[in-house]
Amino acid sequence: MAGKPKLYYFNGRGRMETIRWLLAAAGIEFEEQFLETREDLLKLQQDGALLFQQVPMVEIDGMKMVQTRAILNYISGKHNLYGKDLKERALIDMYVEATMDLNEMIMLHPIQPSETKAKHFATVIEKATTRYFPVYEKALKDHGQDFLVGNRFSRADVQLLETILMAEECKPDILSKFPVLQGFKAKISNIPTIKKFLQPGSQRKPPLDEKLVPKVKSIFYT
Ligand code: GSH
Repeated sequence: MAGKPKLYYFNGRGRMETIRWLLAAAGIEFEEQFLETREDLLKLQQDGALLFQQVPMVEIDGMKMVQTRAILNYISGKHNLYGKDLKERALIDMYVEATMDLNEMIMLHPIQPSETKAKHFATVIEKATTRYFPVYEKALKDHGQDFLVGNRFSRADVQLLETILMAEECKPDILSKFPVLQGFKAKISNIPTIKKFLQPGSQRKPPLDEKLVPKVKSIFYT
């Protein structure tokens, strides 16, 4: 039997967090090797472990996988979180790409320059509530099912929940005008693997503390 996947990244959310979410949702245990310094990154690069000299990198099934989306696609396909056919997969892809767009905007907030930070924050809230959340609210309302695509649990549900929780960290009442999403959040949060991941002590990471920003920059930017 293959060993546990091993994740190489810094000890924070960044691009790795959605990978952690998907593995956890699929009920897969994983190990983590945290990069603490730039030397840790250089060592992986010198060892030839990083195809494009970048992390996230995940050792899984005998591969050293890089590129966040490739890793997410692999885990989703392997664990039946990617729809039953190409059309469901296309819909899932559209939904998750949009969650990733919003997710990235939120993730980049702590590193915005102070002059543009407030404007950036307002844009995040505006895009979440006028561009993204209305689409998921309507989809769930129209088909009346518990899950976004194909009436079964998929990565779209996992990634939407992750993004909803991130948006709520920015603005706790952000779902106030989205009753169907409130119900969706409650149901998906209650799936046993996800419930476990949401409990304290799991491998879920907290939001990036601004005090950690210089450390992250020192690892990735010369
Ligand atoms: N498209 C890549 C992905 O999605 O995995 C981008 C990866 C990326 O930008 N990784 C950053 C990195 O390794 C850390 S979050 N930077 C070091 C470098 O580019 O040399």
